[in-house]
Amino acid sequence: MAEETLFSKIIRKEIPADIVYQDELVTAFNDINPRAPHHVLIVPNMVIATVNDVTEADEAALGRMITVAATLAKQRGIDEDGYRLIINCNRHGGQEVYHIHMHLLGGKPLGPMLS
Ligand code: D5M
Repeated sequence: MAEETLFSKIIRKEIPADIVYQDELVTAFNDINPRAPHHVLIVPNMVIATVNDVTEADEAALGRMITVAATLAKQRGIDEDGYRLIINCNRHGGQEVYHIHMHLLGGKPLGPMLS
């Protein structure tokens, strides 16, 4: 069983966060340190530490993360101009919180991915 992070407490609403969507598989909340006008984190409700730990059993939640990202982008009117989805993995990927999460970034031109 992977260790819990503060994201589990956010999912259970034990600590405050700006939750914008929640269902039985995933939770989405605004990033505390936004890097774009829209910066949402979409996380599975169950702890998966990193992309390295993903198994077939997680596919429903991982697929839902993308569906929710697309729905949020459409609701916010950033779908046509576009946006970026990022999942960081481990140290070289820049992962800080070891509960897998997808960043949804948009609302301005984000520039080349590897700048
Ligand atoms: O991204 C981890 C992200 O998690 C980073 O963009 C800040 C965000 N963060 C950290 N604590 C909180 C709380 N409490 N609420 C909302 N967002 C938070 P990584 O991909 O691991 O570098």
